[in-house]
Amino acid sequence: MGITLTHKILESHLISGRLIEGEEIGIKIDQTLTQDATGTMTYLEFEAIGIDRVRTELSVSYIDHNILQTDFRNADDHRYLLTVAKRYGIWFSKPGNGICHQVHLERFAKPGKTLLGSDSHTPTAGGCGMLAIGAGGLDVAMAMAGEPFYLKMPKIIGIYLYKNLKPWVSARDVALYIISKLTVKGGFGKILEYFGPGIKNLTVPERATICNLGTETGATTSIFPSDEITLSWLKAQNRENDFLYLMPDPDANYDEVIEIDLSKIEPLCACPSSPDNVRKVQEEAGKPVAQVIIGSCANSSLRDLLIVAKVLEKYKIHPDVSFEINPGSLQVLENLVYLSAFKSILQGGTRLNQSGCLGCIGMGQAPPTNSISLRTFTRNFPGRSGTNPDFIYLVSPETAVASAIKGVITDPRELGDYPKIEIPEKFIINDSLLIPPLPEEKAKKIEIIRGPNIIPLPPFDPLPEILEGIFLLKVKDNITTDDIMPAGAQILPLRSNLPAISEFVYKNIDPEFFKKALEIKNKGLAVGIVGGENYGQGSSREHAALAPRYLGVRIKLAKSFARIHRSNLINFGILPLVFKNKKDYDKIKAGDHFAVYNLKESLLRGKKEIEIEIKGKEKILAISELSMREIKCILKGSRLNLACSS
Ligand code: MIC
Ligand code: SF4
Repeated sequence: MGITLTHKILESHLISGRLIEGEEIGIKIDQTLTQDATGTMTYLEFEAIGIDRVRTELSVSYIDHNILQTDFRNADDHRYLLTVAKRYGIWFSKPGNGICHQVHLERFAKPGKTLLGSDSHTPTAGGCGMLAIGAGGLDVAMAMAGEPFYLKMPKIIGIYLYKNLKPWVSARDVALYIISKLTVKGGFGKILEYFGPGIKNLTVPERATICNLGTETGATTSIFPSDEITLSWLKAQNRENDFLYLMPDPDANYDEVIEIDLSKIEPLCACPSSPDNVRKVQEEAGKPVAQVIIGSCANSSLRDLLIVAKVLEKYKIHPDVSFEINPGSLQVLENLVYLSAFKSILQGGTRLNQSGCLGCIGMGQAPPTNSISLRTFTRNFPGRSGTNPDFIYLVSPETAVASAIKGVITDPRELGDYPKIEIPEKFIINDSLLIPPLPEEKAKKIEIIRGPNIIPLPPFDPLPEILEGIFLLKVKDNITTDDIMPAGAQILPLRSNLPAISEFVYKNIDPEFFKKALEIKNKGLAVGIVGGENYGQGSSREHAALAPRYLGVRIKLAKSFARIHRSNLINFGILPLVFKNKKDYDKIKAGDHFAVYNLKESLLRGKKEIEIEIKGKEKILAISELSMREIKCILKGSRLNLACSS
C-alpha cells in the first residue's frame, strides 16, 4: 500500500516515536509564526528559555489582531514584538501588512515543510502543501528554541473531491459542508488530506480557505498536495524556487475516505451561534441583515475580493446594510487597486478597513442589537462579535455580497450569471511592511523595549502530593476558549498582563469566577472545573490555561478535551482528566469538595485510572490519557520548568 502525503512529510520530520495512530510523536518544526495576541506571551516564554537566536529555518512575528491602539498598551506590545524580532532573528510583519495566515501563504509557505503557529488557523498554509499546525504559545516558543513539537499521531482521513463546483458555490461552501458532516468535534485526532480530480480546479487561496476552516472540526490540520496549481501560485509570488512537487502515492492508505461530489454542494451558511450549525442559504433567505463583512484569514484573498468587485460592477449595496471589507493583506489590497477592481468596490457602497483580524476577534465592527450580521469569518461563537446576544451567520463572499445588495439573506444564484474573474500570473509584491531578521552580530546589540503593561511570567509551582480542592464551575459540552478567556477590544490589550487578564476568566458564564477562585486558592486549596465534551474548542490562546492556572485551577475533569487546549493545560501544569464513565458527569455539582491522593505516585507508575474522592458522595473514576513526557510536565508545574531543569 502506498503512503499518504501527510506520512511523507511526517517521516522526513520525525524525531521521536512511531507513526502509529495514537502514539506520541515528536517532529521537527521548520517554520513558526506568531500573531500579536498570542505572541507577546510566546516571546516572554521564549526569553525565559534563554536561547540566543531562533533555531528554526524561518520564524515570523505578525501584528494583525490587536491593531486598535486606543491607549499605549497595544502599541507597546507592537514595539516589544518588533524589538524581540530584531533581537532574536525573526521576521516582523508590521500592522497593516495583513492577517498572519494570508501573508504567510503569500510570502513564506513552502510545500513539504512543517509550520507551527500560535494560532489555531495555522493550517491555512496546508493549501500550499505544507504541514501546518496550530499550537499554544509555549509549544511555539519551544519550537523556536529547536525543540520538537509533540502530538499524538492522528488518523489520516482522505477527502476525495470529484467533479466541479457549480457557479456561485465556492471553497467556503465546501468547508461548511465538511463541518456540517464532521461537526465541531468530528475532526479531533485527525488530519484531513485532500486528493482526487476535484482539486485541480481549486486555486491555492481556495484550498487555503478549506484548510483554514478544517480547524472548526477540531482537526489537527488539513493539507492539499503540491502540484502545478501550487507552482503557479508560487510563480505569481516570485517564489517558484520554493516549489516541490508533492503528492500522495496513487494507492495511498488512508484510515478513512470521505468522497465529496463538488457539483452537489449548494450555497451554505453557518447559522447562529456555532460553525457547525449549517443550513442551506435558501432555507434562511429573506431575513433582513444589518451588517455584512468580507474578511478574516478564511475568506479575504484577492480571488474573494475580485468576485465582490465584479458583482458590484452591476449592483449597489442596500442602503440599510453596512457592507464592510477587511482585505486579507496589503498584497490583496494593492493588487485590487492595480487591477482597477477597487473602483466598483468603493462606488458600490463599501466601508473599507485596513488589513487585519478586526471584527473577527471583536476588535471593532460589533453589530447592532438584535440584528443579523453576515460574515466570511471563521467563528460565530456567542458574543465573540462584541454584541451579546448576537446573530452571526458565516457565509461565502458570494452569499455575503448578494445579501448586502438585497438587504436580506440571499442565495447568490439569484444574481444571474456568475462573474468571470482573472487572477494575474504575477502579483505586485510589496514587502515594505515586512522586516527581515538582522544578522547575528547586529541582533545581539538590540535592546528589548517593554511597556508597563508587559508583565513577566509568574513562577509555576509543582503539583502537590495530595490534590484537594473545590470544583468551582461545571460547564456543558463544546465550551470554547472564548468562553473561558474572552477576547474583544477591552480584554485583548491585557494579553501580556496575566494578573490583569485573569480577572476576565469565565466572565460571561460566572462574573464572580475570578473572586471565588482566588478565595479558594488563598485557602491553600486547588480549584477544579468540570466540563462536557470537546472542552476548550476553538482558539489556541494559552491564556485560557494560563489565566485559570494563575487563579489556582489545577484540575479539569471533562468528558473530552479539544487538542490545543489540552496541550496548553499540560504545558502549564493543569491536570486534564476524562470521566471513565461519562454518566458520572451528572454526579458532580459546582461547589463539591474533592481530593485525589497519591497522585504523583499513580501518575509516575503510569496508572491510567485515577480515583477522585468527592466529599459526601461516592468516588469517581477518571482516566489519565497522559504520556510520560506530559506527566513530568504537570508534576514540575509547567513545560517551562521542565525545559529549564533538564
Ligand atoms: C481566533 O480566531 O480565535 C484567534 C484570535 O485567532 C485565536 C488566537 C488568539 O486567541 O489570540 C486562535 O484562533 O488561535
Ligand atoms: Fe484573525 Fe479571525 Fe483568523 Fe483568528 S480567525 S487569525 S481572529 S482573522
